[in-house]
Amino acid sequence: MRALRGSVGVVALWLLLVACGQAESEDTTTTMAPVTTPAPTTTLAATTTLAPTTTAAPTTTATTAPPPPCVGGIPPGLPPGAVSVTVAPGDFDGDAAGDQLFVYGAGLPDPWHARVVLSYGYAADVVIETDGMVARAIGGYDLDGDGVEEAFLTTGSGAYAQLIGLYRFVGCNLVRVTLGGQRAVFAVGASVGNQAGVECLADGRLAAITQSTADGVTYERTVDRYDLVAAAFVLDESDADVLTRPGDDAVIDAAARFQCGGLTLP
Ligand SMILES: [Ca+2]
Ligand SMILES: [Ca+2]
Repeated sequence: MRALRGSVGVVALWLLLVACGQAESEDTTTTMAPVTTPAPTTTLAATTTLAPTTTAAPTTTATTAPPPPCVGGIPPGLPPGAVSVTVAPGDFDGDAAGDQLFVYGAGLPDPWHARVVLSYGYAADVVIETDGMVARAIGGYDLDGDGVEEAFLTTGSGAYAQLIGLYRFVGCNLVRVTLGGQRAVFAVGASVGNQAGVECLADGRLAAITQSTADGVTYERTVDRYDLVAAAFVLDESDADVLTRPGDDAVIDAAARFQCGGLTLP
C-alpha cells in the first residue's frame, strides 16, 4: 500500500510536472506568435526607389549627339539635264531634320547619280554603279539603329527582280555599302522558280532571302543575315532549310518581299 501510495505520489508528481510542462510549453508556444510578425518585410517597397538608376538615360543621349554641320558641298539644285528623277525622304545625317535623297539620270559618261540634300541645303552627289537599266530612290531607314538612316535605292533590275543598294552618309559624303569588297546588291522579286527578298531585322541585321523550287511544292531556302559594320555588310549567319506546300505556304509566299520599316519599292 505504501508502495502504491508512493507510486501514486510519483504519478501525481509526474502529472504535476507534465501539467507545468504543458503550461510552460503552451505559454512559450503562445509567445511564439509575435515572431510571426515579419510583416515589416513589406517595407521592401522602399527598394522600388532603385528607379533612379534608370536616370542613366542621359548618357545614351550624349552618344547620339547631332553631327557637326557639313559645309561646302555643291549647289543643291539638280543639273539642268537631269532626267528620270526620283526623290525620297530620310534623315541621312541623323540630326532629326528631314533630308532628301535624289536619284537621277545625267546621260553619258556617268548615267546615274545619287544625291543627298540635307535639311539646311548641304548637298553631296555620287555616281551610282548600276546593275541594270534604271536606278530609283527608295528612301531612308535606320537599319542598325544608330540614329542615322541609311539611304536605300534600286540600282537596276534583273529578269524578275529589282536590285537594292545602300549608301551611308559618312564624313559629309555618300559612301556605297559593300559586301566582300564589292558593292552590296540584294535582289527582291519572284519568278516561278526563284524568289528573293530583303528584310531589315529588329536586331539591326539585314536578312537576304533566296528561295528556289523545281516543282512548286518543295522549296529550298537560304537566309543570310548580315551585320552592318561601318560601310560594309559582314555575314553573321546563314541558314538553309527545305519548305513544303501547303504547310509552309506563309513562309514561302513571304520570301520575295522587301521589308524595311515603311519603305516601299518604287
Ligand atoms: Ca537630317
Ligand atoms: Ca543607321
